[in-house]
Amino acid sequence: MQQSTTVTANGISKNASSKEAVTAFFEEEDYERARKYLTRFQTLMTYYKCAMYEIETKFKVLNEAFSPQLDRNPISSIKCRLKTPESIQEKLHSKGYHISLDTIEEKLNDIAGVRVTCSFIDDVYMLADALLMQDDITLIDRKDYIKNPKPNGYRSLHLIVIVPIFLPNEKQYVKVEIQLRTIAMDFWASLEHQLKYKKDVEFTEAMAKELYTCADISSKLDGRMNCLRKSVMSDYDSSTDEAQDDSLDSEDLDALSKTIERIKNQ
Ligand code: 0O2
Repeated sequence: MQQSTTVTANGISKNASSKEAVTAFFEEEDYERARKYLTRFQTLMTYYKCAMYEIETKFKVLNEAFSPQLDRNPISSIKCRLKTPESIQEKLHSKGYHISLDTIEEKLNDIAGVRVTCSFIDDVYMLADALLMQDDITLIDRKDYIKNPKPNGYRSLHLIVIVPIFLPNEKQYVKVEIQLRTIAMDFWASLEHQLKYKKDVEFTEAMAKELYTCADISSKLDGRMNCLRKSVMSDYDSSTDEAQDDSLDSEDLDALSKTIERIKNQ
């Protein structure tokens, strides 16, 4: 058991156990209840962590499995994150729910998050389809912000899935949020996130417009790279209109490089 430090004013010696230290201020019963609650919270977080690992492994396997056929790896990076207790509390508050283990499980879909970044848009859909075909995966929600970007320009494919995890004596079904996006989408979202959370600077309408323009440019860039990939793979006629529609002119490229410079300097 952990040793507590100094609570000598209440007659507890420097070497008192943490339990003794806490029960000097709280009833034994409250201490026991808090301890049990904490253990259940930690157990729940362990389930989410395991589910996150399951999904991560599934994508790693798909990345390898597609590699010989495509002659490249479709995944550029995979990032996993577990929501912090502070962030869980904030989200439940913002949605108007009280904090309990039940509301965490029922009302939040993104305690476990896996972000998969791909080189090309086609890879995003190919990987999503391949994952959803697996018979232990249940899709509970899908938001396609690539086909329907958010008003600020945010693009990504979001899936909420349930995956089983196998523990020593039990099987649990756990929700995981998956975000699939291209490198360009990830680049934009990371910078937008940084800028939005710069608390000392007012986020003006002009800045929002500029970000939207960047999102538009990055979307065109994705379109062109996808076309280029298809023509390299010789399954696409580069004279078709897709390349024309998504073309970046010199003005776009100029605006993109200026914006990147400006963001870097902020
Ligand atoms: P964090 O720390 O990234 O996890 P819901 O989660 O379903 O209750 P919502 O808003 O309907 O709430 O979910 P949605 O739209 O699927 O978005 C959830 C996550 O997508 C966010 O998580 C972000 O990670 C990402 N996201 C959504 N919109 C934007 C955006 O405009 N810019 C950026 N950079 N990321 C976005 P959290 O909980 O906000 O935070």
